[in-house]
Amino acid sequence: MRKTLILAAALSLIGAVQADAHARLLKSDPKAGATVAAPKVLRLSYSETIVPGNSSVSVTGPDKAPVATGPIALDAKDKRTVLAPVTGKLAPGAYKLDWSMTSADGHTMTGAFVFKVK
Ligand SMILES: [Cu+2]
Repeated sequence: MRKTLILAAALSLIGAVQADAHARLLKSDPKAGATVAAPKVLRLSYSETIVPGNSSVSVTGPDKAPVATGPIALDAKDKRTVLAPVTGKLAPGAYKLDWSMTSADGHTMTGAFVFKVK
């Protein structure tokens, strides 16, 4: 119990210091620059809790045509991880993934990376 309280206090201190932190993309699947088999779900992990209703992921294909994606959702076990199902077809080629994420502090950050489908 005491350890839990100390941890909670430490976390709240960190929270106070980083109150202005925004959502940074920490890792993704597919990884930026990776060549992969056509993914069924795009997985993006951020440094902050994401508010899915205000956030979006879009994928653009080799011919600059948009690839259909389903509604984004948070990972049930990690509210900093966003899952975006790919409902369109991913033929071999390079794809650009653009993301716009609003974190729990209300700030919106954007970014993009490219992955390749083999
Ligand atoms: Cu912020």
